Amino acid sequence: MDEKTTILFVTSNSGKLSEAKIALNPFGFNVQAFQFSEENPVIEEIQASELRIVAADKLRKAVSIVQDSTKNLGVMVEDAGFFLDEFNGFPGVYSSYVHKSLGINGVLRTLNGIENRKASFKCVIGIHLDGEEIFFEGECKGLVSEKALGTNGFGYDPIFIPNDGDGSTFAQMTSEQKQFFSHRGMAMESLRAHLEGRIQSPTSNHGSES
Ligand code: ITT
Repeated sequence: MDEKTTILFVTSNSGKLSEAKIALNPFGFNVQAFQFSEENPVIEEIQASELRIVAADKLRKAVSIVQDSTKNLGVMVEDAGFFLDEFNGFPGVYSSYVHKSLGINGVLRTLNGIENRKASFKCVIGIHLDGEEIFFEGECKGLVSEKALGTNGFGYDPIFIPNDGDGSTFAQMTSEQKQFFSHRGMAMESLRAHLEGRIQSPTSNHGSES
């Protein structure tokens, strides 16, 4: 690699940022936080039926704010959601609103007496690099715990038990353990493979991954 590829992560969520750093920085990439300012305080999310549509819109807005996506500087966004099987995926794209309004204990209450506790996290990463937009998806299936457990992570982590783990919630795991199972870990892994492929064959055509 000539120069380290810097990835400017445009997110208001410090948990996402630290997970992205854990996923990419050890492999020679340099994930940095985009500094929001008075001029650019937040990126307003559109309400849409799919994470991918929300991520694509966020990416377009992020690129217009950063105005500097070159060969060695990628602009990255991510949209994630928590999907409850019993409610046909709800809250899904409304996860942020539900988390702010009901909180995780409110979500637990909605499942009181309901047998089906299946849930999943999904995320879509969008990156704009060297004039190209590419998207990567990740999904992690699991169950909603009976009560909130653990203090690590963020958002819905205390109430989500991934199927492939040892029965711990994401919030009972270290960030590295969470990444091993998580939607974000999966999407970051695809992004990392893509970036490494680009470095090895810089002139080949890299199309959308998802
Ligand atoms: P952005 O600025 O990147 O949009 P955000 O926190 O608004 O940050 P999302 O809209 O993608 O991010 O997230 C929707 C909700 O899902 C929000 O309440 C998050 O806290 C939660 N969430 C996302 N990823 C999560 C994860 O890995 N573990 C637990 N909760 C998560």
